[in-house]
Amino acid sequence: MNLKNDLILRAARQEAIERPPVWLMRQAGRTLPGYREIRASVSGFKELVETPELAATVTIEPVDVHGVDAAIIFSDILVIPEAMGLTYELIEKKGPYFPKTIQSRKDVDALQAGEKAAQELHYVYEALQCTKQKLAGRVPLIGFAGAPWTLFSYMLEGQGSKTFSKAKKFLYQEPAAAHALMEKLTETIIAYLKLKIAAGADLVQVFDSWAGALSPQQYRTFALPYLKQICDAIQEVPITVFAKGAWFALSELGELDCNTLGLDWNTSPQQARAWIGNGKTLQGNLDPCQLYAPLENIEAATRKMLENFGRNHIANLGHGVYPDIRVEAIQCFVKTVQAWRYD
Ligand code: 1CP
Repeated sequence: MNLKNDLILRAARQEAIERPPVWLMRQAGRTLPGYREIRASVSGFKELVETPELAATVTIEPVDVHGVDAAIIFSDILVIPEAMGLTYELIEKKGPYFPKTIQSRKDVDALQAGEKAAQELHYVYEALQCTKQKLAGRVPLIGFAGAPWTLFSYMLEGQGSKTFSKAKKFLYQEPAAAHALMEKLTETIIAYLKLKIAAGADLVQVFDSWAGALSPQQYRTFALPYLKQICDAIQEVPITVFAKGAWFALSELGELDCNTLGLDWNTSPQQARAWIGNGKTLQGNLDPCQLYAPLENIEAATRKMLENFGRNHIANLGHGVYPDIRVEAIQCFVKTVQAWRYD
């Protein structure tokens, strides 16, 4: 089906466009009244993720309410560890929790991986197909996966962490087992992204949300080679890598075969350009907390951000939108980007 708005795809391919496209990480979620209503009507987060019709409805809500230039499929990065053999729970007000975690090489060897694991996530592919149908070409649909290191950290920690000390301990004490797990994750992520693309994803993003927990040396050893394998394998659609906190690895990230690099708010676009050159599109990077400010300040900060990025930019926040951000603040951000014109 032809897309009516393909701005984000053209931006990712560095084509000349009249203004940057805009979407927000975590745009489908608690900031929206429709999401809260549907969420309250189901048994829990997982039911929402695993019911294609409902997942499609919440995926499309930000396109209707905010008029963003892309939809991102409603799901979670934690479906991959689950397909590999570690089920997760989502504990209200606390976040994800894995009752069973990886403790040893034996646990790594017991995991399912690759095509076989990815095939289990049929509800995700059905949600993509259903969303594509309902979107009827209004905007492109983004598919996503967690990066190997970020998924590894949940599989070792069992939950979010401030220090990631259990996951990092495994890297230092059991490097061979750690590489074996990264390899299994990488194979599964590649198979999963390919199935998402076959089901209709127009662009894919890899979230390395906890990249900033690693030293440059560890990132080089345990994260970058696997990101490279993923980028090399995905050639069908544009791919974005968002490595939060990985400013120290930007020049190496710039060598990946990806179209777009996501920036968090700690890195200035000028600094990123100095490190990676002009060969890639950049995505980001307004501080999510900026959206707590009065509307006129949000507008001014957004315009400043657009000016700093210049061309080859996909406007977004520097990380996910917080659940208590007002709808009007998000709309102010979106409308300011959409009113912008390149010289
Ligand atoms: O309804 C609820 O209370 C659940 C909250 C929630 C939501 C709305 C979770 C649990 N996941 C999601 C959806 C989600 N997760 C999306 C939807 C699409 C969209 O962006 O609109 C996406 C892309 C994700 C990806 C995700 N999950 C990431 C990577 C992005 C990021 O924010 O860095 C991570 C780290 C997760 C883990 C996770 N799942 C849920 C929570 C609260 C978390 C973070 C927990 C932590 O801090 O460790």
